[in-house]
Amino acid sequence: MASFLFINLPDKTIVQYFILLIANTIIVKEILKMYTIKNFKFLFLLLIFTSQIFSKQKPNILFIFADDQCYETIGHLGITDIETPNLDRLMKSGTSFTRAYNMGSWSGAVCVASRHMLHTGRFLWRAEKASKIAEAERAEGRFWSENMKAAGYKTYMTGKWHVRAKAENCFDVTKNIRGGMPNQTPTGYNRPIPGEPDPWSPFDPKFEGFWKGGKHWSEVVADDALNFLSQAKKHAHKSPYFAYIAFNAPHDPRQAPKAFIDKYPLKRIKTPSNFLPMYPYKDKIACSHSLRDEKLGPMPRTENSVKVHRQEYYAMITHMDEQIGKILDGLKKSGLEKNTYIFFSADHGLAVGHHGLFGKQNLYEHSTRVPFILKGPDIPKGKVVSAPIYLQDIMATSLAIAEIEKPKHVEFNNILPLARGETQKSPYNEIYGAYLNVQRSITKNNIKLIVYPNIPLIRVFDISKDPDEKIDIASTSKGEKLKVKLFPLLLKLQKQMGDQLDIAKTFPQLNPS
Ligand SMILES: [Ca+2]
Repeated sequence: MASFLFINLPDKTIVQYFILLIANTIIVKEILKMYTIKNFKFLFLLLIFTSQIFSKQKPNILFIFADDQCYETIGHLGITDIETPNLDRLMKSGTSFTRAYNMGSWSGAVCVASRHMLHTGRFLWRAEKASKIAEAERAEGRFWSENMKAAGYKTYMTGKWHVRAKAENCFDVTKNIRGGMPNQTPTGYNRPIPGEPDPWSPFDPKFEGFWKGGKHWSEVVADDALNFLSQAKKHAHKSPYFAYIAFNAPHDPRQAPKAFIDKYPLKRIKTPSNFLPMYPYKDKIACSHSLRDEKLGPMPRTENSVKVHRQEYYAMITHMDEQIGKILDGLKKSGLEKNTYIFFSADHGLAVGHHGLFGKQNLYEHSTRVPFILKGPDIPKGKVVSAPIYLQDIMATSLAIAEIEKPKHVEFNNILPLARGETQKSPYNEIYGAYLNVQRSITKNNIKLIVYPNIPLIRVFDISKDPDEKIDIASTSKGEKLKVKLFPLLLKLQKQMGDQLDIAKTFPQLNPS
């Protein structure tokens, strides 16, 4: 009878099996002494209870998601003068990926594209198709949360959603589901104008936005997350948890309590080294001043306006970081930390003054690259991985952690072997980028080609020597060779991605066929 207990225990070592066998044999023997065969029902229930105690619970997954956070805004990386003590400690206690990318977007709402890739597991253009039938995809189980539910997880969600399936259907428990962004006011755009008083304030509740409802939305997310953790603890004997904790921060309106703004006096803020008053190709690449994100600041850009927006951006990130600290502390107190994998990332980056741009509708590193931290029981501490990945690999990786065989439709990859050091090779030979039908990019090793078919123009950057992408080497002899080498690879990538844009006809001199 004792052998019955081991049916669901595939992950034990032989020694563990042996110890359990002895323990269970003793239990059975003692119980049989106390009870006759008439008490069989009681004995049966006790054995099930015992087997649950001994069985190995699948690991929990806590996913913390920021909105519009550029890769450079983690203090510990030393790229930007910003305070993120809690993300720093997460980084030190886990493995970080310094080159995690979003592929781009089929619309100005880059958040929507990024999040549909994440939840459907599909690459950009196939995620666009899936987004149009998102609720049906979910109902048929082809959604991240549905995969987790099917693997026995209790699922929780709070905060920003921006996905076309209903969040209430996707997760067992939801709270404070938010849309793409809090309300922005007309006063929040086209500011500050040089020589004029700034009409908007990040800490005045009258502008609503993150202040709507009385408590800053980032603080609401932290409260909900802590509440979920206490529920998950009560439920822990039954099932592991998957918590999807999505901040609307640091998306605009960039609001934070005054104390956080005060941490960043303008003299502390550096203008990005690739600052431009105006991006010369903005109109041909669909980043003109009329684009919602671009019109947050005045045109032409001034160093002061960029500094003011960066002040508010950094303050909001530091405030979000404080909330993340509360969640990490709550996880520790819950006792669930030992068996929890934590992922932290953002849906894409943001320009906030880089290259004369304010939004994320471009394929520069500041707008496609995000922070990416993974912490877990077997994940090395303080390790930094530079192999390029996509942020949506979080989905495929969490499925691997949950022991789910990768579904056929999931195109992203499990990056646990990279995190654990079992390999140094990225699952991707090249990183692909696309925005509408006006921008394409390919990054191989440290070389990036940015293609603007509407101009037409190809830019070439060496992001190891020139991380801020200031020196376009396209017209140098090295650049010409790189175009000849990488353009055909971009055509191949487009084909793999189901990308319908014909750039070969625009650049016939680089077309190999
Ligand atoms: Ca976003």
